[in-house]
Amino acid sequence: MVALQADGSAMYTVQGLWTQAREKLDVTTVIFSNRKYAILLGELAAVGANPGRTALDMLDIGSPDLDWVRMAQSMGVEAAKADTLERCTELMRDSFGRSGPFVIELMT
Ligand SMILES: Cc1ncc(C[n+]2csc(CCOP(=O)(O)OP(=O)(O)O)c2C)c(N)n1
Repeated sequence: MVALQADGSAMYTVQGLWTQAREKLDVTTVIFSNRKYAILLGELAAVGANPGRTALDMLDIGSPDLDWVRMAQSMGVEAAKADTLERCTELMRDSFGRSGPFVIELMT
């Protein structure tokens, strides 16, 4: 199974990674690590809002940066970072050939 997951909402259910490890599930999770609540920036733009610094800071989850590789590893899930789509493809292919869960942090 492949799970495509954004980073902000991944934080709401991060414990699911531990379950994947405990149950030895064959799941490849790709986390789109943009370090923002980007959809909410889009919503603000859609209503014509002109957010100030404080509002923008509340939609930024890059300070401090989350490290999804270490977060996954801390729950027993193997993981690697991908800076390019080519690397992501390679890691996905590798993960399909092994058993158990794997997390790819795709920097976007
Ligand atoms: C439990 C919960 N808390 C808050 C929200 C409100 N919410 C909807 S989308 C969103 C941000 C999503 O950000 P991310 O998952 O990083 O996706 P991106 O927009 O960056 O692709 C938030 C906070 C929600 N839907 N559910």
